[in-house]
Amino acid sequence: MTSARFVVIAAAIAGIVVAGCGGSNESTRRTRRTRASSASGSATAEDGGRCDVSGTDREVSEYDTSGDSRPDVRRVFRRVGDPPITRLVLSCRESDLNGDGTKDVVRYYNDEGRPLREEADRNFDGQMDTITVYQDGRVVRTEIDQSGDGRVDTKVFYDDDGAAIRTERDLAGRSTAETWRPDRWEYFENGRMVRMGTDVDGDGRVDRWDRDHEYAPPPGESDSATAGSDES
Ligand SMILES: [Ca+2]
Ligand SMILES: [Ca+2]
Ligand SMILES: [Ca+2]
Repeated sequence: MTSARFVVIAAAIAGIVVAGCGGSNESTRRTRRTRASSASGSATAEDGGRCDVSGTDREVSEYDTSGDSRPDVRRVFRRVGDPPITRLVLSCRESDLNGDGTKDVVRYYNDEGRPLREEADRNFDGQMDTITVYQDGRVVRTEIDQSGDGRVDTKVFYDDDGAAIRTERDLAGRSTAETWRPDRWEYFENGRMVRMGTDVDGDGRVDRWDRDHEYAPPPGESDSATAGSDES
């Protein structure tokens, strides 16, 4: 996913949306143009939309990218600034990936139009299962419900280059909505898992380390520095 390009539109040309976001060919087939947000409240309820379309500072734009003349992408813009110099900034984008009429992915943006967070239903069972967290426009973490029980059980952490460096897993299912309680930590280098720590007795501390014996850790590195979670 590329980071979102800013969507900045002068008020004088409000209604003409110039955007480069999301990568799809959504500009090719348009069924509806920007319209007043007040008219779309019911539409979001019908299709499982999560973007907040309420408020007079919002403008909603919907597109059909699949060719069935039904819009499958919705973008919500927020008007910022003081008149006469105002602009529209993309604040939320959601789409129906499998064409069943229900939105499967929603992405939220900050006031600069940079992505903050994305929630996705990757297996189309009606339940969000993958959360992507952005910082300064780049992905720093994904949170995944792999078991499908509606709760996050796996977190993947990324470095500045977008490479996965660590996963945390809650294999025992002890986490709650408020408290993340992983019991397995996996560390990656150059795409390869180099060691794995497991908390066997559930006290939050690693009891067993398994490592890739062909991997030579840098001098001075010790297990104790990484046992436990630094992320809630
Ligand atoms: Ca869908
Ligand atoms: Ca799902
Ligand atoms: Ca332990």
